[in-house]
Amino acid sequence: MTVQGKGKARHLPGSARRIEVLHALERKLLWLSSWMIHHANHIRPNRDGLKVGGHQASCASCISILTALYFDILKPADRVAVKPHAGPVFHSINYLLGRQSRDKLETLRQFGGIQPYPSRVKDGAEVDFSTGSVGLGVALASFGSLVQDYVHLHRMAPEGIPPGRHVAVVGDAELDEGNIYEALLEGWKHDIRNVWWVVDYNRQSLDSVVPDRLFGRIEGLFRDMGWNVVTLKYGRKLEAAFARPDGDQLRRWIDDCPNSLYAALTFQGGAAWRAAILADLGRVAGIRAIIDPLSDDELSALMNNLGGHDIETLTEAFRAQDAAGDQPTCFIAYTIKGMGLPFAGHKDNHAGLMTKEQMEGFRAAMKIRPGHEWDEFEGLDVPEEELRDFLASIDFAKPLSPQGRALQSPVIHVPDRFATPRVPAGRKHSTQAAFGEILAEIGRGQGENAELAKRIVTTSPDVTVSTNLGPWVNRRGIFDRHKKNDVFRDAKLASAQRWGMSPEGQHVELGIAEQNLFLLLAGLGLADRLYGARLLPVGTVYDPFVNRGLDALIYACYQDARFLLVSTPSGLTLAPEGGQHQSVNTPLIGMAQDRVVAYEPAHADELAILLRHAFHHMQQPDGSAVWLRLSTRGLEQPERNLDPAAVIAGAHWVVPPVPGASFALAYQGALAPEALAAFTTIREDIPEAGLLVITSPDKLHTDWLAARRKARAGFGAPSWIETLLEPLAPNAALVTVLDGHPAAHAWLGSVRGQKVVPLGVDRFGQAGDIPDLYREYGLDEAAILDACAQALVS
Ligand SMILES: Cc1ncc(C[n+]2csc(CCOP(=O)(O)OP(=O)(O)O)c2C)c(N)n1
Ligand SMILES: [Mg+2]
Repeated sequence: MTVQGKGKARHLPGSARRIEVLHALERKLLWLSSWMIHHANHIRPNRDGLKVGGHQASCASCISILTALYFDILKPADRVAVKPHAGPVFHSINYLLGRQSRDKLETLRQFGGIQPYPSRVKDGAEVDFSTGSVGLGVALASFGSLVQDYVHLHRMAPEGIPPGRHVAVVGDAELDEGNIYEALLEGWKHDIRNVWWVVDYNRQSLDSVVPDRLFGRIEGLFRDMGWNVVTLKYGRKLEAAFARPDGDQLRRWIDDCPNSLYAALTFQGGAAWRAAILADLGRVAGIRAIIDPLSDDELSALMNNLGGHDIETLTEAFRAQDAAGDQPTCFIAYTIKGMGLPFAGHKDNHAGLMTKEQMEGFRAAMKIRPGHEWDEFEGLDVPEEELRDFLASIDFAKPLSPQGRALQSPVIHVPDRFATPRVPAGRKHSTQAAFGEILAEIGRGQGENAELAKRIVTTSPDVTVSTNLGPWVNRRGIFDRHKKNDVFRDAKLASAQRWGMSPEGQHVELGIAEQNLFLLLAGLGLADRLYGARLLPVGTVYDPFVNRGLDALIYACYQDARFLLVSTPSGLTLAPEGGQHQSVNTPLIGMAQDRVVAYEPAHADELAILLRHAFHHMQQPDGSAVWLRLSTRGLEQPERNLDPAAVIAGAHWVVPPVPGASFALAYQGALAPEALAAFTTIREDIPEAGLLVITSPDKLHTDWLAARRKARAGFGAPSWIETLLEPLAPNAALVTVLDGHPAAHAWLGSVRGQKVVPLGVDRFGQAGDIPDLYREYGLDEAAILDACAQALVS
């Protein structure tokens, strides 16, 4: 290969020149990421005096890893979770690839600009997985691979989109997060393939240096889970030094060097390294022969030549693994936090920023002229044209699809209505049972349900049967990459569950760890955009244990994943199960959580409307995930014709108030019988009173806030709750009741300035039966009547 370099023609073998080009790109990424952060902190005007922040040291730590991956290894269909604090490096890579604009680079951490940590929703389609809450992006890379397998095994992938590898670039402190190990276990059960976790092993977290012995343990854990572990400890230069006479002593010395001392020496530089090494090995002739000829800077460069900074070591290891097959692999790449920057190795460098003076020194070293800070190829020894040609030639530069990395998948037809399950006269029915029946009916895949049935994927963390998914699973089977028979069935042992597993199955059975449920829902709920195949995911979990997976639920919503969460049973109403199983705060979570709309139907007809709405809503561009909070309490089912729009809008009158009425009672969910009984009594005294059923305080509240905002701006119609309450007298009193925290309804008084007595649960529950519990927690008919008296009298 003949190339132009440093102004003169040079003759290098192709691979050697490739390494030189990669070195140039590394250098550019180090500059650009440092400069982006510096610019945000020191160049851009600062109006409030707050530190803008950024993580120059975290970026520097993984420059070579990301260079090797993006510019040498990755293919367009690969999907990557980049560790949160390397966001600026990621955006710089896209800038060099022409997928990010210079203007945008100038907006890091600015309103409307690039987010500190890569964000799918806010930063755009180049981000495969959002990161920020450490540990979650790493795990999602694994679940994403499972979802991709699902899509391909069900032959739903669009033509021309091959399966890709899922790669997570991981900060070493992320491995302290428990969800990582939950994901490892679950991944092992599902035999996930084609996943790489590349650990940026700088042995530093935010506050401290990571203990030395920890990683020996962690490595073992990966191997136990069927992962391959590739440790990249030393780079080429150090390996060459170790190969010299007595070099093994230098290796042993470094191996034995505690992480904290290694970090401190790195920060101090060549003279300190020399003093420390010679203090222990100064009498060893071979060591002197290695060390003595080197200047302090050269010695420092040698001692910093760890595997994670050596592009040749990295690319070779990745390529070797690529060729070796699809076994999940953890690369432990030794690095130095802040490598190449003045605070390299210093334990306080996590949020440290280069000073203006340091930045000037760095600029000079990088050969960047003032005014050319953002130029893609400024200061590099490789000619611009060659760099451009190189960048255009790499695998990752090829577009994944004509639309780029954000794929699309058509909307799946949802029938106009789902029939409400029939209950024999005099029998009671619960929303949970109705949910199971409607889903099982869809699972027959007949008529209008045919396509819908194919696209639904269910999943549950070990509560499949107890959340009534059993009949659906019997129809659609359990997903597994390998066909496995149902042993009980083969042995003709009676069981209501037929659990054969196969690649065609449509239920993903998970272990109990709830974070995994939400991470899988995140992956399934992004399948249209990541893998070009729309899935309609349904996850079931006991309502109280939504809290156990909450961080991952928030994470899924943050990425705009679209799914249906069915949490059941809920509240005190699952009575004998006791306080740890009785959810109190979940209605408030539903209200406060963005990009999921939370409903709690009381009766099966409402459930049928909302379930149908969920499959529709989750597919709309301006839709969201949907959450249904259900119950196992059997209720008598009313014969009526509901207006679906009202149920979806969050509330409807069961008994409309007479205009000017002074009182209304509102209930939500499984307390319908108590509310109805109390209402019958109240009506004897106040015949004009109204009875309202609330199906979603979340929806009512969101729309009310939006209408208020519009009203302040001078336009807009009243919200649904304003319209509903409009017939009541301005000073009418409201009593509200739900099996959850009463704050979910307390705000209703603000809608029209009316008095509200909100009933609900604001203390831990306990075991009991429904009469005892409703009495103790003030939810029974007598308590509702007391509240009504209070509302009307005071
Ligand atoms: C769940 C969560 N807890 C805490 C933080 C705050 N935090 C940000 S970075 C960090 C340590 C990161 O260390 P590491 O993963 O090793 O990253 P690196 O050294 O590469 O910067 C912590 C605790 C966070 N982002 N997410
Ligand atoms: Mg670290």
